[in-house]
Amino acid sequence: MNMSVTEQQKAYHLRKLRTRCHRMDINHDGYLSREDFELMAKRLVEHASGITKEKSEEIYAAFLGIADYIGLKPGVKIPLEEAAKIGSDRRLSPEQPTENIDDLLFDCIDTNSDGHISIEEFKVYFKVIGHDMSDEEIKHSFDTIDSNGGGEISREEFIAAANDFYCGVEETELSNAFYGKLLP
Ligand SMILES: [Ca+2]
Ligand SMILES: [Ca+2]
Repeated sequence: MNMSVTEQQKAYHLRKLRTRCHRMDINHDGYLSREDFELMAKRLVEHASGITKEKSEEIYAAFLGIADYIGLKPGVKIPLEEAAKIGSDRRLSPEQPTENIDDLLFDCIDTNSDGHISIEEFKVYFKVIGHDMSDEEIKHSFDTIDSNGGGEISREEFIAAANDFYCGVEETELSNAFYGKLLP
């Protein structure tokens, strides 16, 4: 697949991964580190309404699992641009690993575990990763990922959006919504 990817498509793909890395730099130090993922879990759990203790623990474990997957051992710090480049190369590689990171992420955002992401749950998550995003932007992202317009994001819709974001090289509105509006 990557044999036929043009330079322009590569640049677009890198831009998506750059956006993702910036969104995940929760402590705003210009690096991705384990601390960012711990903070993501902490803030998600703090802001989710009526979350169970069991679910909180699941969310911490999932985010630390994602940090491990990216290679963020304690003390490791990767500059955002480098992290974006590594992520882009990995996702465009034919041997890309198949761990179900996006499934894990879905479960973290679905804080009441009913199998759907509601607009309220989505807002909590997006306020964690995009502190500067307006409610309008968040609603736009939600509606774009909610492709059947049912008012909730199903696991299938979420995974489809994740696949478009991580594996697609064409410009799509989904890619411009999955982590919010793409950064330059
Ligand atoms: Ca950071
Ligand atoms: Ca839910």
